[in-house]
Amino acid sequence: MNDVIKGRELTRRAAIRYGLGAAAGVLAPELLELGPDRAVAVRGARSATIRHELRNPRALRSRHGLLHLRLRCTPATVDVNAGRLVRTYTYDGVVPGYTWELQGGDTLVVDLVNHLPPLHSDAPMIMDRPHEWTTTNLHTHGLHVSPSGIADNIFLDVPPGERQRYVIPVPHNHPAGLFWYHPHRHGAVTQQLRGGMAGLIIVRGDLDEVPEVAAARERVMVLQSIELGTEYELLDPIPNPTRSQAFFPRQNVLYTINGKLNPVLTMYPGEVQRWRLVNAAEGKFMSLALEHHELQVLAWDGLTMRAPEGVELVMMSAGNRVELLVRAGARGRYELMLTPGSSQKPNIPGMPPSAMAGNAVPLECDLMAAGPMPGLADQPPELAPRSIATIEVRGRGPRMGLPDALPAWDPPMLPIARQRRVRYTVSRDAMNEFLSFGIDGKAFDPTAAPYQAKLNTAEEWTVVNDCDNKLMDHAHVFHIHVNPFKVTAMNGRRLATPLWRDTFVITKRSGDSFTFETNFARFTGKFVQHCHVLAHEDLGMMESIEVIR
Ligand SMILES: [Cu+2]
Repeated sequence: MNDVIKGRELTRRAAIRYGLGAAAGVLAPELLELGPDRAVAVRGARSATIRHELRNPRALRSRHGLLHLRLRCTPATVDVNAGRLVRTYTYDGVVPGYTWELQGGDTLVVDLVNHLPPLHSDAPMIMDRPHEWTTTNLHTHGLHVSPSGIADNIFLDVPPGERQRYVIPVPHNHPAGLFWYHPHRHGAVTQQLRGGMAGLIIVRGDLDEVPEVAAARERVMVLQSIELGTEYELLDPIPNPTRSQAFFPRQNVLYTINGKLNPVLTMYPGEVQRWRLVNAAEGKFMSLALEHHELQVLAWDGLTMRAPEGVELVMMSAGNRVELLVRAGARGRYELMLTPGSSQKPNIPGMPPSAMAGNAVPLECDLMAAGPMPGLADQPPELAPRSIATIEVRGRGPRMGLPDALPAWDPPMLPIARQRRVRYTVSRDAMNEFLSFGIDGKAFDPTAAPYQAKLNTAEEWTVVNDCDNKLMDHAHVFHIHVNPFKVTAMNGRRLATPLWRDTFVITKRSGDSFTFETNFARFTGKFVQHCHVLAHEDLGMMESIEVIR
């Protein structure tokens, strides 16, 4: 870990590069989780070994300042190149959903139609358990838009059989970059995301006009973890699981890119491509590495940096986006390696270190000394490192350039009006069994009084990973709607260069923290901040915020 700490500062470059080498050369067998007898199970399905060139999802583009589309939530059978078909929940029958392309000043109009099946259950609705998981709504993750009315309002409910029109005006000076949409109905988010309901939102603008960026072939890459049962079907959640059950049961996890397993990306030596990635998994961390190519980061979470930053790997928390320019190396075949991590198994390349050195235990936590920690057990197969795409470098063409400078998104901060310490908490009973997740000890209650902030002020928050007496490792992912934030410190150490994000990891140990500043700009109204490990969110780790005049 020493290479991560430079003096007393954790630099951004070091954090991204941390752990390099752990993933390199680990070639997981393709489709390990399939088993040999599954490849021919579906008549007419493709062989699992056939690989196809990666295709961008279909894009719907605004015209004359308007993008008006219908978004249909529906069960569907999809071909993810798994050797058999997958039965899951989708947008418009495809995984991922179509890409929406906008410009600053456009209005986005979405007619959401919910064709998911009604649930036939008399079970009471428990707010901090999976519930009504076929009721939906719409969130435009990262967009700086109104959270109120029929805009990006996650308090709306769209039950099965019903519809809702959303009208979302995008500000003229909205940052150009990569955003995404997904359902945000509390109690149903995990189920719909793990089924594949997500799509990209691209806002065009200044970054697209940088000559080296404009010249690069653009690939969007929606990274998903589709969670399925033995028959490759999406299983219902279990609101009250027994000790041997999970809230969100699954036997197969498929890591797809644009809805396909193991696609091929073709480049020629010296070609520069623009790869625009979103981690749209329900809750997985994703560490991605590609050897023998130049990787330069342009932006995180749709927020452009001052200059490209060379990296050897990127670690994306669930919800993060990253934009890369990739310059191909020499002719050959290369593997894009994914090392997945989870809240309880977050030790993957690129994960920033905990404040706790070694196995030191924070004093305020009474960790159980007896027996092995559940967090130290063997990795489950769904977290095994694997190749998720093959890069084929062949052909020839002119060697392409990389930019020196970028149109940075770095607005001035308003005066800090207030500081806040906010804890991501877990409640357990006297037997140390899980009760619920929460913020400052309270599970989400949509009727509770929201945390209030004043419009046109800034606040500085320190988000703390609160004690969990049962688990040694328990990382979370902070996300807040409407306004992005500027990370200024991790675990009490000031960063040499602050990081603009809308989604950020809370590292794994009790007492770990990060500090950010945020402007509550432009929009009043009620929205939320929550853990983007979405199972934690459905189980209570969310809080309402209201910006008032
Ligand atoms: Cu969490």
